[in-house]
Amino acid sequence: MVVSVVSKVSKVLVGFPRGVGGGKLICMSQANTKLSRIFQQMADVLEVLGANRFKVIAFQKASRVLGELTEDVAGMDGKTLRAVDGIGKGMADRIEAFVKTGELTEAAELLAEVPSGVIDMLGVPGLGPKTVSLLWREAGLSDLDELTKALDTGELEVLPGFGKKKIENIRKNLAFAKEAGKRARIGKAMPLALWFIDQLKGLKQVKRIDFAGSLRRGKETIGDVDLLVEAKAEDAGAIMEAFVGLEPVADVIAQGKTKSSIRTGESPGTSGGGGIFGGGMQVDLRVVPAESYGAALMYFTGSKEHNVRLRERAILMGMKLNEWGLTKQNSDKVVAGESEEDVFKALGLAWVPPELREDRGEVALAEKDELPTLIELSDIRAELHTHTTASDGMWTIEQLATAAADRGFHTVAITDHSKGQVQANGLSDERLEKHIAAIRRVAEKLNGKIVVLAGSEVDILADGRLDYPDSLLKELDVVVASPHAALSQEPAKCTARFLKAMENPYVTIMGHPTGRLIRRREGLSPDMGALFKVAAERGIAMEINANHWRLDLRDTHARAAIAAGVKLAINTDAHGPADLGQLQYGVLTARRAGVTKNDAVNCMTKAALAKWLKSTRQ
Ligand code: DGT
Ligand code: CA
Ligand code: CA
Ligand code: ZN
Repeated sequence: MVVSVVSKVSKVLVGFPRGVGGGKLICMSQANTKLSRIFQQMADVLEVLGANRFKVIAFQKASRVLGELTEDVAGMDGKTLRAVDGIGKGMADRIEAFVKTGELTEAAELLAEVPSGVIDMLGVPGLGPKTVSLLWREAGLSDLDELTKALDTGELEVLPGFGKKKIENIRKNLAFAKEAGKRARIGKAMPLALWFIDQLKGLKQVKRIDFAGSLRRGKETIGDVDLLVEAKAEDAGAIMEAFVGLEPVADVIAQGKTKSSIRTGESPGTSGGGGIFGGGMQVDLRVVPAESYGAALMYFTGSKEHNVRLRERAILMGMKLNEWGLTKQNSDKVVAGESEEDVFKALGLAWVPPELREDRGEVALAEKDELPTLIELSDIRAELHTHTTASDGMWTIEQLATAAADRGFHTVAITDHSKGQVQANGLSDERLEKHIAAIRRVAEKLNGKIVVLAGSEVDILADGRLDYPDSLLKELDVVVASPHAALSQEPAKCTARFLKAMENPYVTIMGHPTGRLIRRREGLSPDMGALFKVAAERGIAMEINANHWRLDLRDTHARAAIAAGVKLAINTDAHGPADLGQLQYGVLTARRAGVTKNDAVNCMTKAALAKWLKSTRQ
């Protein structure tokens, strides 16, 4: 059986290297992911119950560690478990109990103390555990619907700290969370889709299998996952049976002859941070015969708008196009259908990469054979935004640099947080001096293997000043200037803030420029055109932060940036070994923007990158 993977990027994704730094797209162990989720839920509940802070942190930490752990806890004994950084005796005992019995009574009991609707409230931006606890225990609200109603009755104004402004903020955030909650982040949907593909591709009836829909187009959020299988018509039933019988399937929405839809319960393969609004994901599976596979893949990849454009074109050419194939209008004679390439060719078009299929001019370009050669994951050779244990990362300078070298990178920059980021253990001026020296030592040691640069992710303060003096910034090879606070500033104010920051002669990259968190926080809306103009003049790169919570710049911004002649920096912002794997999402976002390898500084040769870094700091 062949797994056909049409998009070049997806090919890289499926064959993604394992090992350190490569991360795992699919966590091999169900126990790891389940426990990671349970511990996170326990931490949430403990917070609402007002438990001891350290206890909460212990659960949060264990959750994160399990989410990143590459070994299966099911195969580890108590001693090995306790040796894992971030897992103490108590957690090791809990893990062992769970592995042995498949459940954790303590978790069930704890979760029963708080209604699940109360936990949902924690997913609303701005509602911390203290507020949620008040809403539940003082105001007697037990879910989001009750909260929505209470916001309008005025009954909350009697609660301590609940002024008009706070209530208005909650109302706004609640509306945002509800809207955002309907779609999943790509970082959740992708591992899930690959997990299903992995399960199904082994069936003898399955000839080819691919994901289609918005996931194949690389969108930042995914409504549902669309899977397409090539099989003989008589085999479709058996495939449907296997599909709806898979372990994470919680509900079967529809089961038909050639199409089924399910909703997942637990999300296999997603590591931690599943999100309170994450809920179940819908997965649609369709089975088509070989002669229609290409046409069906095109149809179900979409977008709808792109499909409409192609159908119109087919009609003008005396043909008709649907999911079964491209046929002559009068005779039903099949012109093409087996592969996407065949269908595009018969329409007089070059094959269009899925990420561009949004009806943004790609059909006209395909007609002239002028589509851009999109950037690929393997074009990226440098990582310029990372964190170590010096601030809030989970690995040392050397571990990080070695992982980057193993990935085939020629350069990595260490950019820990600046002093304003107290909760992220940001570095004081003195600590940064020492950290630079430590980075230089590792650079020396790894000389010949990888270039290790000293950098900082320096906060852009609310007024546009940077969080370190120029005398210190001067010492650094890379300065990523990012907003972390004052993230609800008015657009005009934040445009001025960024423009001021960009006047600083040492800034090399503007990091995650809006500060948004997908489905969590809207972030800033500066005048991007104004920023791009200055960035192009100054030679400052604008970041596409590849973390699937951020994807910031987003696709539309990145498209405008390259049109304005701005260089992009596609960075993972890695805090630990699993994070370098996030790069795929940054690359998909870049591809949606029409980015080529010439647009991203991370694709430069070692020498060219060094030269660019020097040139940004006159
Ligand atoms: P999503 O799931 O909301 O993230 O977005 P998509 O694009 O995956 O949309 P979905 O799952 O509803 O449908 C998958 C593809 O199937 C879609 O991109 C285009 C195609 N499709 C679905 N319904 C229609 C339709 O009514 N007309 C046309 N032309 N195409 C459709
Ligand atoms: Ca879909
Ligand atoms: Ca669908
Ligand atoms: Zn960062």
